[in-house]
Amino acid sequence: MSVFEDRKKAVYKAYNDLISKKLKKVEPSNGVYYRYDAPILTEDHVPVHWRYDLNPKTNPLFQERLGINAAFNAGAIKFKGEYMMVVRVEGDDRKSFFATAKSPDGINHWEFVGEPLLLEDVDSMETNVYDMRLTAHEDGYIYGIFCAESHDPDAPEGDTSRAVAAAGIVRTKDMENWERLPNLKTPGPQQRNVLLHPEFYKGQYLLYTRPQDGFISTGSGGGVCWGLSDSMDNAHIKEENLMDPKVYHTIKEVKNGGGAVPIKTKEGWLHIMHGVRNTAAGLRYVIYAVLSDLNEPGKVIASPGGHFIAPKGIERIGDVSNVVFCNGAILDDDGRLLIYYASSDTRMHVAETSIEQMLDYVKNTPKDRLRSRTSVEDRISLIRNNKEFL
Ligand code: BGC
Ligand code: BMA
Repeated sequence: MSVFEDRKKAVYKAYNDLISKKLKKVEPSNGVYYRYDAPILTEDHVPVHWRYDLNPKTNPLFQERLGINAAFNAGAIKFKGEYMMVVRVEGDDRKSFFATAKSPDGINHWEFVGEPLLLEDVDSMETNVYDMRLTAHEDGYIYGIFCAESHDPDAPEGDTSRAVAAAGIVRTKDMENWERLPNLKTPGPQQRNVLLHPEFYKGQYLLYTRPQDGFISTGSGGGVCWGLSDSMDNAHIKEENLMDPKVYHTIKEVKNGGGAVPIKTKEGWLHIMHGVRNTAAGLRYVIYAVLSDLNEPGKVIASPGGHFIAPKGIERIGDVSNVVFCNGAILDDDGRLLIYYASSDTRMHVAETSIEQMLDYVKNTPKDRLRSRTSVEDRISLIRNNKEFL
């Protein structure tokens, strides 16, 4: 056999072995959610024909022509009974794009389908797109809101890094054909981590925003906000209201942002967000949860202290280490909740839980009372109350 045939066979075998692998739940967990023993999606899940030229004449050595660096930060949705993610795929050239993947059960056998999304070119300066949140809105469309990034036109000459971030919007009815709408306008000069609430609020579209002064710094932005827009065809938020502030010496000291689209429960809207703090080793991203009022989704009613998911083991290591990031979750009819999260800007994982477990968690985990001393008081009261059960 030729080099081409040998390599092609080996590459396809590795791919097929990977996507047919069944993952195992890691027991006993903390009772709040279960991890699985391996990532659900990686750069190696990207189909061979998206990376290799399969023509023996033009690729006799069967080399990868367009490599993939990572597959992470996916939006998620259950559509017509199918589990789907719109994944942030990043080529070796550092450009991110979106591609749809499906799984029969939400955990195993994730496979990319169709072709990567070719978004309508609304702005020739737009350089990178990433982190799509998918909302099945009660208006009948599925919206995808993502970050659209460009080199800052006002950057001083020679500054090849300064960037500006805006919220791009697409919508679809079939998860195949996407229509691009104008970017969101907000009072905050830059936006990342914008997502659309699934229901109308006072007859308007409700969006969660995260105003920021600069590309990285949120500065006076304050934290996660919400605002209203009359339409999505020309989405324009005139006022951003602070919903969940960043706070000194917490898991969201430097910044925070929305994550998965809020999930409706009997007791309120469940929000899975991310919090960021700075360290000598760079930013550390963790995932946290809050519950907001059923009738006033912008009003937080339960706020468990600390992180909900933090990077663990191999999750700590990747292109941007010490990061877990969630921008998608799927709720099944039976209350099973799948929280999709990426680790270290490299690969996708799933945390499996349920609405029952999450409500217990958000309501019964003590709040962060912001001082070591108050944390010790909470722990001592747990220990002392436990004495009679030891
Ligand atoms: C990266 C994002 C990151 C952002 C802020 C962008 O260029 O693509 O992953 O969140 O910078 O660091
Ligand atoms: C950003 C996010 C993510 C990323 C994270 C860590 O601010 O929007 O794209 O996972 O930083 O690099």
